[in-house]
Amino acid sequence: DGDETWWKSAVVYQVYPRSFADSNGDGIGDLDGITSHLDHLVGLGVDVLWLSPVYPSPQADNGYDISDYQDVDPLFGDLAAFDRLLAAVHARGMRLVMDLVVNHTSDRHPWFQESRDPASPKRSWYWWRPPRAATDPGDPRPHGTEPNNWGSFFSGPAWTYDGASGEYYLHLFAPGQPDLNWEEPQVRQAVYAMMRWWLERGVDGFRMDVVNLISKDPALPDGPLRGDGPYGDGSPSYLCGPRVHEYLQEMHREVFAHHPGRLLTVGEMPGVTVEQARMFTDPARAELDMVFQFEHVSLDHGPGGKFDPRPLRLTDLKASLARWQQGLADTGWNSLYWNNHDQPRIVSRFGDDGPRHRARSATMLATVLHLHRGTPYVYQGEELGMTNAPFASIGDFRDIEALNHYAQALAAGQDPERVLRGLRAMGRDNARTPMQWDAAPGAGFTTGTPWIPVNPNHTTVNAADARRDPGSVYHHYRRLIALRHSEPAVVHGDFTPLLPEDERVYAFTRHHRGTTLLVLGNFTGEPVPVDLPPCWREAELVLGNLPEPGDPADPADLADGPDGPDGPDGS
Ligand code: ISL
Ligand code: CA
Repeated sequence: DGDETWWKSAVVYQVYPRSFADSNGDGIGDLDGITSHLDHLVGLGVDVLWLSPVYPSPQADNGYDISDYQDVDPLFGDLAAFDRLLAAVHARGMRLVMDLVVNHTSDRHPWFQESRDPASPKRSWYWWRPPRAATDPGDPRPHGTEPNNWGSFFSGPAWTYDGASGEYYLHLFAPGQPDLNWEEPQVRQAVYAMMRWWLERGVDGFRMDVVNLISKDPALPDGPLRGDGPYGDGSPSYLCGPRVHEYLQEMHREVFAHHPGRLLTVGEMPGVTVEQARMFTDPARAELDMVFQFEHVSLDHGPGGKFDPRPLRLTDLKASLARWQQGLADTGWNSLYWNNHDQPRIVSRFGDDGPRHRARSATMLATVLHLHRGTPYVYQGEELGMTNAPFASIGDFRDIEALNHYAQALAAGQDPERVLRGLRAMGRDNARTPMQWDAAPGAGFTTGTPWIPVNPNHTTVNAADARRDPGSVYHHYRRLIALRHSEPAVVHGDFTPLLPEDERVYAFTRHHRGTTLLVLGNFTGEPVPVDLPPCWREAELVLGNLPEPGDPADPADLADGPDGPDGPDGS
């Protein structure tokens, strides 16, 4: 294949700075905290650190609302602390990828503040529209004069009225996150200049927030009504909108092309299809290296959306990921993830986080994911098998999405306990409880009061214990990452799904040159017999998550744990 693109054999580790490590006891993680824990990443063997936003921000959405693209929020440190982190990452042979949030800015960004004046040259940098005449007295929206009927991702309308302007502005997310108007060439040039500035500072690429939403149909037409709510679905007008490929090709020419072979670029793309993803990641089109798709993390959403979850059907998961594997087999490249700062913890979601099965369930899930074809992403704490948090009441949640959803659902007459159940299962705060470094009261995350409580299970689920235990989730992740670095079939092998109708076992092979890897993951709590072709009986076990014969293991474990995946080599 001769494809030496470095990020195909890389593993990325995502740090959510607010929740990773607090160096000064104010309860909020910071850059110096990350710098002092880099050896954890080295121990795991990861290649890239993706840093969630650390820019100055009012923190309406934990930094995904940026008020200055070329500085660091004092919460997290300063540019000198950033440079120290970057140098320390590079000194360890790793690379650093920044989060790039350019679908929207904060409403505190000077660009937006200027644009509030209708006479300002920056007026066209955002989506300002006059009120629409309230012709329909039956219009269920709060004012009925919003320029269109779109709802926002965080409940409520996608428009906020600005008295100073006499007009509304568009925000697909919170009112504090006004959408930039990418139709305006000056917006695009300002973004590219800022990106070049970070690359010249030494960063190695970008994870691009909701970058498939940057192109909107300028007519901003009403969308079809969604569910029984008052809002329309605007996504036909902005999801992979009319000029998105043109913009990304321009960005590639203006920014990425100046650093050939050096960068990793990944676009976060809610709602992206396989066909679109092929275009975004086709090297011949010169857009992005890979995208984050959302299909596999939407399979357990119920009719009422993400906060109305339903059980996952394993056959749906296998069918979905297989379609992505096949769709990007010859053109483009997959990213592989279970977790990030927006998703509940995978061992609680698709696995079993009870004390008996947690570690084997987490290692099984890791194995299945990492041995697909694509670049794996590990979200902080996933490598410890961290679980969802026991949120007791709405007061335990911090996330704007959760708080808005709760208020809106109660106003619509829903049962509070039912709404809380949805938030506990799917809320983003599950991913945002502090990293569990040790068993101390602050979990080794802080000596102060953490901004969100530590999960009480940090007394048993923590990095210090995991490093000492060769059978831990952490060491399994380490072995998986090492396998990717040593076995070309993990990186380059083709993908063949097996047992597509089986609701209990995840199975596939990867074939490359003379090597075939078989991957088996048992998604149940009991042993499951699997009928294998005879050729596999002599195969070598490359990596398992069950105690091996000869291990000083409790024999009872062998009888009742979920079978781990076996990875025989050769056929
Ligand atoms: O978790 C979600 C809400 O249900 C997703 O729709 C999420 O908002 C979407 O994946 C976009 O996420 C990104 O942009 C958001 C930010 O809140 C997320 O943290 C970020 O990952 C707005 O910037
Ligand atoms: Ca701090």
